[in-house]
Amino acid sequence: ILIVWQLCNYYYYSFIIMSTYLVAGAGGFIGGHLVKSLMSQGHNVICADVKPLQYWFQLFDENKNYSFDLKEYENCLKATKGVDYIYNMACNMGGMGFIENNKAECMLSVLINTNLLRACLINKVKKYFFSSSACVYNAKKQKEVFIPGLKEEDAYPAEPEDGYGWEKLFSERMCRHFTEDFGLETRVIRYHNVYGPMGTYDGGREKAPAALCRKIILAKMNKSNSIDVWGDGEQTRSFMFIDDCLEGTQKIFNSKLTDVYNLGSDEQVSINQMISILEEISNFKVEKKYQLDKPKGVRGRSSNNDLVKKILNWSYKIRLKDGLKMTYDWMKIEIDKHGSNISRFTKS
Ligand code: GKE
Repeated sequence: ILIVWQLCNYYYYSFIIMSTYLVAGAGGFIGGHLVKSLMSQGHNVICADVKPLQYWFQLFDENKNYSFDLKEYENCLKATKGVDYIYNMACNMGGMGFIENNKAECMLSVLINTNLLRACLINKVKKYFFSSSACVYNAKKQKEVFIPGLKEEDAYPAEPEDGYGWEKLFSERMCRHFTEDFGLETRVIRYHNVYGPMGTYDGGREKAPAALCRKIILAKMNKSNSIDVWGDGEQTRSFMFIDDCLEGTQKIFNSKLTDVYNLGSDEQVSINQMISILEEISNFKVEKKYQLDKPKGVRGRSSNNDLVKKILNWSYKIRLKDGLKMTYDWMKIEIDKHGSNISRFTKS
């Protein structure tokens, strides 16, 4: 009788707790890590990404994996069928080298968010998450280095990053109005430069942490003692490691919080300081060749996490030097194993 009772209990709770999630952008960096995390919790995960499956950072055959364009409403209806919850991590994006030169393409990501929200209503999805970005913040508040951390209210008056930032800010507001007008539960987070293993590190979409890891790995491998650095290296940022991103994202998603929240680190460093950390990790000194004509973005940016700390008691745990070490080590193995011409995840 006890065994039967325990089995009933197991199936009752697994039915209650085990849900079906759609991860849009599952082939990407954050999406891939999120899929793995949700699977480890026993959930059923449906994955969708515009990239062909062979370019997904993390692919799990046990999941339903769609390789199609979520800008198309029909594909959104198909991907959201029978789904309880959605994490929308899908957008056409990258570091400054990409978003500064692909403003219209970045804005077209609004179709993904719009059509997924519409499909949520048709397929009665319980809750929807939208990944916004620090690029929504007013440029005027980011004109100096080592600025005070940006607070959520600093997005207004609106002057976001051209193209990409406007799409993110517009889509934040669309989520709010789908909640107000249609009762769809939504959650929105502004990410501050998320980095870590199993992410883009070449091909033009890479962000600074991965780009500089790659440059130092290749410089050491090729015994060349200089690397190209965009800007003068004094510009400052804060960078959040992927594990902190995953924990904070799911904590906010599973909470009752319905406003927009920062998720980032307040460990603000200059690019030159980040390079010094990488020189220590690699045990290899480099001369920095500054390219002032390259895309630089804002002069200074950092995240103020007071709100999410106060309400949810969340703060990042992984310091930049530790996160960079894990990223560097992963990338070194990748490059040693698969060669340095182009990452196997980058669609040529
Ligand atoms: N990507 C890259 N590659 N950036 C470099 C490099 C390099 O080789 N060398 C120096 N940098 C400098 C850039 O000029 C910029 O000033 C700083 O590092 C950070 O560049 P980034 O990581 O490409 O992107 P941003 O932080 O400026 O902006 C990104 O913010 C994210 C949210 O925090 C956006 O591109 C989005 O990826 C996202 O919104």
